[in-house]
Amino acid sequence: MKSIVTLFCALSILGSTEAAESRPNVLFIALDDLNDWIGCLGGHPQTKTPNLDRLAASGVLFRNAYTAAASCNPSRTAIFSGLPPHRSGLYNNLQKMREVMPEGELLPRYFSKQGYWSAGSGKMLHYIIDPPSWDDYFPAKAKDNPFPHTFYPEKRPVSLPRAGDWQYVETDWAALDVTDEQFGGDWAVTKWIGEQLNAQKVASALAEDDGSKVRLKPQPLFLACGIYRPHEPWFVPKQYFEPFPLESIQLPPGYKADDVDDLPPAGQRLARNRYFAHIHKHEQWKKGIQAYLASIHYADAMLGRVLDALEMSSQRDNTIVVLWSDHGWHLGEKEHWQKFTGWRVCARVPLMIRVPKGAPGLPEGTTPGSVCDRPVSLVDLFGTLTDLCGLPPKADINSSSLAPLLSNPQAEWPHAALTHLDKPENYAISTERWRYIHYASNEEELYDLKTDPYEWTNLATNPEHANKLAEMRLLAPKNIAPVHKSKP
Ligand SMILES: [Ca+2]
Ligand SMILES: [Ca+2]
Repeated sequence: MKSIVTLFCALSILGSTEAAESRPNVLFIALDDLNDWIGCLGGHPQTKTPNLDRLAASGVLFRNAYTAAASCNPSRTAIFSGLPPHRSGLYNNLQKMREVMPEGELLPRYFSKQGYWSAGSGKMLHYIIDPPSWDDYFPAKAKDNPFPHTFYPEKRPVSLPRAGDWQYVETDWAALDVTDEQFGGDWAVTKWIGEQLNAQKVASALAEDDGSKVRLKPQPLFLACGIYRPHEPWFVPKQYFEPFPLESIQLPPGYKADDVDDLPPAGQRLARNRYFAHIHKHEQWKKGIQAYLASIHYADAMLGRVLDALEMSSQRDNTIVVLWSDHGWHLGEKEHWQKFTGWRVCARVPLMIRVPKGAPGLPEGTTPGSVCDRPVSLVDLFGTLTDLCGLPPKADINSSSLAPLLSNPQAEWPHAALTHLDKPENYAISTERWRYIHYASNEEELYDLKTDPYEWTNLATNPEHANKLAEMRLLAPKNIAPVHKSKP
């Protein structure tokens, strides 16, 4: 009897391994705090992002993609769990993901259970690796620190004086006299990712049987590359500052001096944070813009290393590539610096997806040069990837597959995109043309992107738009979870 059971198990493992072999790899690339200042989204006229632009041109560029939450931890947790904040109760950067969802099965582990080899490097979750979710990680997952060694100037701050405890210690910028390799950080992450794409997985698959599963043949990869820039501090090697001389720097196109005047009080409080006034006072606005452009240029070059490695590897034609940023970023728009807001500059994110021919969920693959303007959410990446790879959909998540839009970017799309701020009842809703912001105080804003792409004119109190306002209110999330409280 025992031998029959053993044989049956061996056959099922073989069966699932063979099915897995025909599945495409997933290269899952995150950039941190990158807004729409990339060439193909046109957010700033001076930005230099040839690699983001070439990736976008090779697949589908989503021009109305929104984050599920306007800061790192809830955004990334939503992506990796398929659960938006109003379902999970994780709304802010201070909450610990594993306290909120101790048993939650994240995207890489789900893929791993379906026969994939899940490996990652750099920042994917919020300053943790979460070792149980991965088969392999760089740096080594046991330490649960996703960052390789990165060069930092000895004396800090370099450019922006400290104003007080409220100021994030990393809000600072400088051109560093180091090479990419000496700088480390994302250079080391992208080097490791390139090596994984070229590794012969057959040998390691046989050698590294850890007893929990038998890896008999090459496995498809779920490979996650977390590029940390343009997250602060905006320190990058000086060569990336060179295309942006300070005297040439243009202010953000979305900045308007009296923009906050028509916001409700809750919006005004959120808009005018202390950073922008502090940066102004020290005449650092253009220097900050210069450093953000340089940090994006650097992140783009690191992306280029990964795309080149994929291009030269045997995996080139069998790999789905997904690139996203966890949320946008203000550089003075609405007198705000940083994130945590519902305006488009913060809620909208770069998202691009390329699917090769033969993917189970999209056999024809994506058409190079496609552009999609439907409002989509990053919380949909989980459902999209299981669908594209032919895996069973994960139960009990809120994640719609974007495959219909990858097949036809003009397809009907019944969904609006929801972006939470840092607590329940504070959220933004995005349709293709309209944006609605709701604060817990019941104050509201309404914008028409068709005539007002920078959201300069709040229409919520304009009687001419009362019907549209009522229509947008109907899209509000229902059964909103409270902030999950950790046990003392
Ligand atoms: Ca972030
Ligand atoms: Ca305004």
